[in-house]
Amino acid sequence: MSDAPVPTGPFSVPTRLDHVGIACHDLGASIEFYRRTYGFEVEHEEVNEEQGVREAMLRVNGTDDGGATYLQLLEPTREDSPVAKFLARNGEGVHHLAFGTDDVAASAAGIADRGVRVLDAEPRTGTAGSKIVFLHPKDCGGVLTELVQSSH
Ligand code: CMX
Ligand code: CO
Repeated sequence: MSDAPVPTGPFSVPTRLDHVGIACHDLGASIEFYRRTYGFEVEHEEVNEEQGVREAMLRVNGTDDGGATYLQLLEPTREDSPVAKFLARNGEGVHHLAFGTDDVAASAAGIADRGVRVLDAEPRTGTAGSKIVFLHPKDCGGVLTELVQSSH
């Protein structure tokens, strides 16, 4: 974080918790754990080659602004991916938080103005055609943080 004063201009603030990302070795086994333990069901499954993950979104609840909150279960598809590196260092567990916003580029620009490194110069494609950027965990109190703009 920089010591510069916090900018006071208009800022597209995130409005909700979209998901908690959880790194796992075996997506099927992880899905089964959440189904058996809590009754959560998979709403969406896909492979995102750019991010190096096979993933499942499990809906936990809806939100007042029409969004929803999910668990995102993440299994790596390649050894050099962020999730594979995380698993090698830490084992399975919470990998990141994602906040929902109506305008991911505007939110990222406002957050960058506040001294936090945005890891993606342009938004990338996330789950189900969403637009995503990541913020550096070292600028966020050790929490890898994602901003996500839903495709609908
Ligand atoms: N949470 C908190 N800290 C993390 C972290 C995480 N998930 N991943 C890495 N770090 C920390 C490490 O502990 C390490 O800290 P120290 O220097 O104190 O040891 C530091 O960051 C560097 O770790 P690294 O293993 O060398 O990792 P890299 O620097 O190569 O990459 C990061 C770290 C965050 C830049 C990279 O993981 C990244 O770009 N992530 C964003 C993309 C991503 O995670 N995609 C998967 C999810 C996709 C989705 O949600 O759709
Ligand atoms: Co995510």
